[in-house]
Amino acid sequence: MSKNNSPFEYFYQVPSAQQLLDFAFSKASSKSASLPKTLPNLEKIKRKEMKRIETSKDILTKKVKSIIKSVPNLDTLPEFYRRLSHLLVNNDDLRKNLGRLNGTLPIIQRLERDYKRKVTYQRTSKQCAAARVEYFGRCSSVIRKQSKTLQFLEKCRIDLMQVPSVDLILPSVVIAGYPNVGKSTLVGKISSAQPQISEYPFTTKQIYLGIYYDKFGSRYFQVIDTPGILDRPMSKRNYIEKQAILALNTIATIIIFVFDPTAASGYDVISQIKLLEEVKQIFSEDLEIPIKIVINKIDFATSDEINLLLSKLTEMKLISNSEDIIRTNAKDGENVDEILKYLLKFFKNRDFRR
Ligand SMILES: Nc1nc2c(ncn2[C@@H]2O[C@H](COP(=O)(O)OP(=O)(O)OP(=O)(O)O)[C@@H](O)[C@H]2O)c(=O)[nH]1
Ligand SMILES: [Mg+2]
Repeated sequence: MSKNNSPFEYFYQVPSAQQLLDFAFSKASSKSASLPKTLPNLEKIKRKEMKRIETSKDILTKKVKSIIKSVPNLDTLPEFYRRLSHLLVNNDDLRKNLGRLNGTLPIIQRLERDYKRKVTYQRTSKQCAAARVEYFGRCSSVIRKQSKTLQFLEKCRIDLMQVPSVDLILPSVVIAGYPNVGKSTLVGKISSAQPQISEYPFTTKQIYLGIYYDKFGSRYFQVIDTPGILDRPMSKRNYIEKQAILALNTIATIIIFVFDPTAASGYDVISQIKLLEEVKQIFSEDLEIPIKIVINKIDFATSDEINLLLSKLTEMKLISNSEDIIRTNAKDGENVDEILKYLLKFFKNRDFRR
């Protein structure tokens, strides 16, 4: 697996019980044993039927094992993916269903042994064929009992395809701030190329992922925009959104919190400051993930608006020095290089690799 792919990309399509059986039995019926010409007729037939039984067992067990193997191992998955997967499909249900499917393997194997033995006792070719048909019937019923499990796994696969591919090796800059303050514009300006867009589980919006390449063309850090996730007070969030935030917790190296000091975004500065306090609580209190504050839309904001915001931030002890705040006009890219300079210095000064 490449480090840039979601582990769930390799969770292959899960067949229905019927597809699984059709596949195994049609292959088994076309298989014939290579037999010495001198063998008595009945013995030839017995061997042929035993070969069919064995082949169908081989195919069924191989298929079942490959389904189980294609599901990423939840216990070794990075926490970010484990949390998102739990949100989407409930990891305990996934484990239980995998266990149930795995339980068919010894049954199919036991049936193979029993019915191969049964074939050896038969006296006519008709009886041999009947024993093999009976074996197919018993296997069918074992597999059919897994119909719901197979459907569940296929649904999991479809749901898990939504999980965004983030690079867990690269440091992650997570952008937070109220809607309309200029987060996406900033992500676009910080990234070296057009940000990728993918679905973020359970939000109607998407996650924007930008990559910054260093001068040698290597991926240096990623910028993650979080519409619908870090743009509202916690009290307005449902369980799922709170969990999605917890997933972000596991990958964020640094947060950039964007303010719009004007009334243009539609949110007053007090609400924006409250959100900053919450983001600080979630990301910085225990985890000590630093937050860098950016005041955006300086082309448009009056100095009174900017000063009001700065004095409120100081008053609430959220900043100690207003010089630390980067002021940008993301629309025209003005001062965005200040953010870049800050980030490059920040990453250079610490071992950010997780
Ligand atoms: N004048 C001015 N407009 C800006 C600036 N940055 C962003 N905008 C504009 O503000 C609007 C919102 O910008 P977005 O980047 O979409 O804001 P956002 O925070 O991503 O919004 P959501 O995705 O809804 O949360 C757009 O029309 C931008 O062109 C800026 O620095 N100055
Ligand atoms: Mg946006």
